[in-house]
Amino acid sequence: MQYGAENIKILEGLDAVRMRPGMYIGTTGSKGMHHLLWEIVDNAIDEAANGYADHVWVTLHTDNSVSVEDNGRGMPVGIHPQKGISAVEVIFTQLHAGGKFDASNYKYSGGLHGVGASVVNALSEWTTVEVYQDYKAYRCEFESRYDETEKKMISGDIKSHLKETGKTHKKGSKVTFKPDTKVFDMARFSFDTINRRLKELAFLNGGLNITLTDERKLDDAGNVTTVDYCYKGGISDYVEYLNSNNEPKFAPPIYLEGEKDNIYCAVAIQYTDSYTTENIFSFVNNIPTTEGGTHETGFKSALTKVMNDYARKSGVLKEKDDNFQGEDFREGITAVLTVKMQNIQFEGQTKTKLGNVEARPAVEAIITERLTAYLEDLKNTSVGELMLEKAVQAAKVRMAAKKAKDIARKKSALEGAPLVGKLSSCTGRKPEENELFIVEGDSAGGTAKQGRDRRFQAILPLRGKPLNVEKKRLDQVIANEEFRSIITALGTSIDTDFDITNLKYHKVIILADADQDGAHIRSILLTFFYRYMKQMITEGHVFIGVPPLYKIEKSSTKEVVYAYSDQERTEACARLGGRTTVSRYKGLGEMSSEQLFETTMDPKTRTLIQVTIEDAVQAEHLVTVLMGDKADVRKQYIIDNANFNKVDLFAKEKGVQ
Ligand code: 0R9
Repeated sequence: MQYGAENIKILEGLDAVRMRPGMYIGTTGSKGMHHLLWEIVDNAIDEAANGYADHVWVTLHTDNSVSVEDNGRGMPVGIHPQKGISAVEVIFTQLHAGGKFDASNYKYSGGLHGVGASVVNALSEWTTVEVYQDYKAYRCEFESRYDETEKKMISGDIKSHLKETGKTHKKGSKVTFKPDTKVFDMARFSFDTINRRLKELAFLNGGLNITLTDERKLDDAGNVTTVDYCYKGGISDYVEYLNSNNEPKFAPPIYLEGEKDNIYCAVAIQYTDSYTTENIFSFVNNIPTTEGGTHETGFKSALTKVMNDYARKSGVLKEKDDNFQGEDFREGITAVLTVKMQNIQFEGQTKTKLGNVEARPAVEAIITERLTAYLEDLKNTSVGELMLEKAVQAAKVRMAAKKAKDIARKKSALEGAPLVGKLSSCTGRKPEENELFIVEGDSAGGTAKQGRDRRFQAILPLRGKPLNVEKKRLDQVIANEEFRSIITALGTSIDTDFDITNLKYHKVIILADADQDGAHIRSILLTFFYRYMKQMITEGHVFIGVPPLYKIEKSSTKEVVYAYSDQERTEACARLGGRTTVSRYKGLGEMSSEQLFETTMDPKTRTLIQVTIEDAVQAEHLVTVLMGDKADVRKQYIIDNANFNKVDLFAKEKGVQ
């Protein structure tokens, strides 16, 4: 379809956006600022998804402005019939202008809010738009400024109308904008966040080239940092990347796609020897659906149904046998599911769950048809057999685990009170207010027990290291005493039996030493929550406690300050002045109960880091790197990422060993 300037709907001005930025971009923090970038990137990706562009460039400049360029058709430069200005100007100055709200436009992406380029302009200090079309280059400029006569901000006003600026062989569009520091104070574009998302987008849009350049980051030779992504295999490449630290059972991944009732769906599937239930990463219109939703449900039921049919046909299930359960076909699975559809609706705690009811039957029908055809193809017989073997094993484990759970349940029923061993519970009976500290070691556990506010703080000391969950099967995890006491203390059960409504502590705080062992225990516990109680993380119940690294005492006045980093230590010494004594805490156990409470446990003074699954993909990757099959990869990761030298540096400065 030819998109003419007349298609553009004009609704309202940009000042409203500045008055209430949160309504349009969620927050005015770093996340909201990145949202502006995603809005423009989405427009470039749309052009690529429609088949007109194959390269998108993102460049971070030193003044915190950013450029996005594509090599598509170029935004329309024609004059808008009612407004008498160029279509580009309309897109950037009129709220809701553009095709996104028009169902006749076959557009899928459009970000979480789909607010459009005008919102980006409204919240930027300045914006420039360049268009390269028919061998001509065009440019127009916008700015936001304070108007002295009207005594108010004028947002995204035209500064220089669209005009031809020269000849070019380039094709496409380029948008550069600088988020206004009056809206987003202090926020800076994060290379890591942008890099991660662009890589994800490159996987989700197979064949698309994405180049990220950071002009703020120079290498040793003084060159700017540039990364390029292009995955010809799309989501199949994504699955292989996710499994790169585990041995896949077959390659390449199974790839299925189709379209039904205006819903497009594609999935790539591969299995590894891991015992974990499932790693299904789903997306709708390129947006991650961390909490799953109707598309995932459709996929899972198709997988279960087709595989059970296949098991009967091939004689693995006999007439008298019960069907396999869905989870049996998902043990060790890594899958990426992407769906494209219109009018998406999100639900769930973090609004990352697809709610559209029509997605389920469409996805189920597509996957049922395509997976059946895949398995009927004789060259895929060995893959089908591997999947069945895996399910047979998983079903055995499931039945063994059920037995173990039944025994545990009977045991606790017999003993009346649940088996919580070393737990020192709190007196308060309101789960919303209660906190459970999981503390490394009996001695620190004892200190925490003495220091706590027993009205709402419970302490569960962990003896030594709990076992490494990644390597263990569910029945072994349940059999482990350390995990059992956590599960019993929380009251939620785990895995498919997990029920968050029974949660007895709404804050679970992991308290471990700031050393290598502590880091290991933290990652084991996080892996445990991630694997078997994922909702605890997605709903924000899991925290890391941050104990101080140093105590600084001013010799003359005995004033005491705690420092949580080397920088804070230096600052504190400077602030106190005079002679100071700095002592380093090697572990939680070295603190008195009062000190531990004041620095680490008291809600008024402590620092907690909330554990989120901002990016489940990244978490999963970390978990497999740290806990997976390949010891050499794990070792390299620890060498690359850990900074255990800090403590030694301190020792060196002080001349001690
Ligand atoms: C720099 C990031 N890229 C963009 O923002 C971008 C928007 C855009 C575009 C068209 C082509 N390239 C683009 N890049 C376009 C779309 C259509 C017709 N001609 C050109 C169409 O959708 O039919 N546009 C996105 C919206 C619009 N153009 C407009 F038509 F609403 F103006």
